[in-house]
Amino acid sequence: MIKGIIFDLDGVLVFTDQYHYQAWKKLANRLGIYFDEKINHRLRGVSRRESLEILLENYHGAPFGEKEKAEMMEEKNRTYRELLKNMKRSDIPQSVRDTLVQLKNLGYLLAVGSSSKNAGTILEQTGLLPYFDYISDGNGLRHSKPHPEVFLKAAEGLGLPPGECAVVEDAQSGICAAKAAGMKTILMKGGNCSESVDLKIQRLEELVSVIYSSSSALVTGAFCK
Ligand code: B16
Ligand code: MG
Repeated sequence: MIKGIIFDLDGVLVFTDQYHYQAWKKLANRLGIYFDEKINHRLRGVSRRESLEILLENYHGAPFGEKEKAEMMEEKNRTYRELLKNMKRSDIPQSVRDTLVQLKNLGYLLAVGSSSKNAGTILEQTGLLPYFDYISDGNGLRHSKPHPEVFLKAAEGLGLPPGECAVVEDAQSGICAAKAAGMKTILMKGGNCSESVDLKIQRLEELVSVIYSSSSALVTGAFCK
């Protein structure tokens, strides 16, 4: 029986892909490293640190030290946070807010499970914060997705065993993390994922009807590819 729903943030509730891209691209340009949208796609759901390592795969000079890498991440994050200032409440469709309210009214506990250390800022700026019972984000995590830590922390924050939680994700790393946590998986369209999942949805707004009509699939684990 599913009692809690854990939402990934970027690619599910908000779409800051372009901001991440612009910020990494600016850093890559300064360093003379090739970086394009396809490479950026590989950064979905991946931590800032691992994103930098992926970007540096196309750097063929002398290896950078830890201090330089930390400065690069800080530089990217400064640009990203500047771009985040463009986000506003109206970026979140009313239908998404309505869906979250409906799920709450149906008795589900709601959490966010995001790799991002900027999750709090994004949730506050878009006015989404009050909809959630618990926020598990990239701050203080020892491991990033596909490790289950972020989702296990969310379940604990909701006071639920992992088996009573479903995760809505857009990225393969997140689906793997949810499975490793022993949770049900719901993949949002637009996500790149070759893993089998319990449910697929095109838009977040489908969640209420989908969860209701296929609650047996969530319980019995009738997987779809
Ligand atoms: P930050 P999610 C992830 O968010 C993004 O998908 C990923 O592209 C980003 O690198 C990661 O957060 C870390 O973000 O630099 O803000 O800490 O999809 O897990 O909500
Ligand atoms: Mg995501």
